[in-house]
Amino acid sequence: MKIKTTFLLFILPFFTFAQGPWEFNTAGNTEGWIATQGSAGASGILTATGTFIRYITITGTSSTARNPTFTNATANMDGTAFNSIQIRVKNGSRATYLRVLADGTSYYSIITESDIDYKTYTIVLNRIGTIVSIAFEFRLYDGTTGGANYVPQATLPTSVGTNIDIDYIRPFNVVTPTRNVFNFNTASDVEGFTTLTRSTAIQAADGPNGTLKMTSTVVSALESKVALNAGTFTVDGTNKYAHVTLKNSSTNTRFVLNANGITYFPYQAYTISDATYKTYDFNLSTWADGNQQPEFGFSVQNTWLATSTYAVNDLVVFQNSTYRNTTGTNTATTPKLDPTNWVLQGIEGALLDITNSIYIDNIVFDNIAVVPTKFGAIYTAAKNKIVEVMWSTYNELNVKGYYVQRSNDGVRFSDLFFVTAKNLQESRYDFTDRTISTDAIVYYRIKALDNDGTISFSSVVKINLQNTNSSAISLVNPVKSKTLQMQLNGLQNGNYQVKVQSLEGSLVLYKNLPIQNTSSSVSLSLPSTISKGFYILTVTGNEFRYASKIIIE
Ligand SMILES: [Ca+2]
Ligand SMILES: [Ca+2]
Repeated sequence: MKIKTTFLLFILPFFTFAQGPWEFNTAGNTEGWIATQGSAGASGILTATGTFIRYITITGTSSTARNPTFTNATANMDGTAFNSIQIRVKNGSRATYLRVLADGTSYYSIITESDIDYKTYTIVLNRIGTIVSIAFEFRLYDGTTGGANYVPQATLPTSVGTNIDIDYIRPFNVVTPTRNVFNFNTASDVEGFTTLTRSTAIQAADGPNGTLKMTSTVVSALESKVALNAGTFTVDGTNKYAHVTLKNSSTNTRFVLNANGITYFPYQAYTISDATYKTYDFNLSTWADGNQQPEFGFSVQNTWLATSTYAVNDLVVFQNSTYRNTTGTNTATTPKLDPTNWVLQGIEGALLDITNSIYIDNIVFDNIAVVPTKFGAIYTAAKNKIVEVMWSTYNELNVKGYYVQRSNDGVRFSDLFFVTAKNLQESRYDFTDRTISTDAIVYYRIKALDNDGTISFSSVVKINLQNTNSSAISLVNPVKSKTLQMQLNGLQNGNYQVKVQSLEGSLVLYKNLPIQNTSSSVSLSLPSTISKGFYILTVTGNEFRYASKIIIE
């Protein structure tokens, strides 16, 4: 009996030392972890707040104080039961690469620098037996496997005195096979989409579709996010794509996919207040192979442009907020950081829709490039009952051609003209309609016909020929010296909006134009960086609409 008691006391320390997860939820207890910075072991101060541990970077030198490192020399993690280690960290430092040393063997993950949110990184170790010592070393990603030394410097951009906060470190088991398809069809199953920022995501039914119902919850200058738990998704190979089918019933106008510090935009224009579902395709071919941590971000698209000129009282959208210009000046800093010229209207972030939801029906990661022809912008310009219809397309593949269609009611369209497709990556077309006899409201759209008979349509544009007084606006065209000069005659007093867009639809100039005189000369500076070529100018307001193709020389 006495011998057995001695034996139990002897083996007890082994169980005590088999550790993890490390949650850091006790103030003053770093749970065996220490922080150092540098190959010379410059000691750092590690604080346990009661929910996380914090290290504040110190000034480095290339030979000694570099690479902030968190070490647990007696981690004793069970590498057989857990094939991975997971760390939830808010990396406020400028380090971009995380090296994990498991008993001296290196593993890596790219991380987000200067992060304002926590992110969970899962590093697959695939070791057998006890891993005695574990260290996390913050380095720089340089395209090599090992990364480069990260040396916090006091010089700009400053990186000294930034925080690295760790919420937890957990032994983790990556479940195989990995999942690439998410349907959200089973009640209460969010299929791993549990890491959320400024939003909720619950499984919900929407009509016949099981969905991931995502709702922004906080009025904020930052986007709201849903992230897929690490380790449940992987796609390898040369071509990597994501296809997300969703219905955006909110008024949030921006939908992106973030991963590895890169922001991806869908091929398709993101629509708001949708009544039906729509599939958005992302090309993720620049991702590394292996496990990824895709994160969907929802917000309101900025309308502020650093290169645009603005007048007093012009309103812009920046970071889900409305700013008003107070001086007629626009510096290259953001409206938020430029209180001399811009003032916040209302509450910061108030434009983020926290009432209406985004319903994600399914998400598929695969190697299948979906490149149906995508319509870019479609424009019309009219003068004296002659209408010019212009459109651009992307990813033309096996397209036979396009029908220009016209309608008097916006519902029933008939074919006007057929043009053969160029089948290029990017194409532009135009057609001039000289067959209109009355000053009526007319509608146009483009019908694309594929070689296999598939038909798709562009959006519909409406033009009121009564409001296209050809003498209302005269232009200096081509535009010289990057200055747009217009003479306006006979327009009703009021506010008008001037837009210059590329043929691909990107906005290069947006300006409010208050008109108080029946005859006005307007001179607008275009961004100095604007490329030469064709653009579309539109002037709208007071039921008036004018559009013209312009050449910038
Ligand atoms: Ca914690
Ligand atoms: Ca579904």
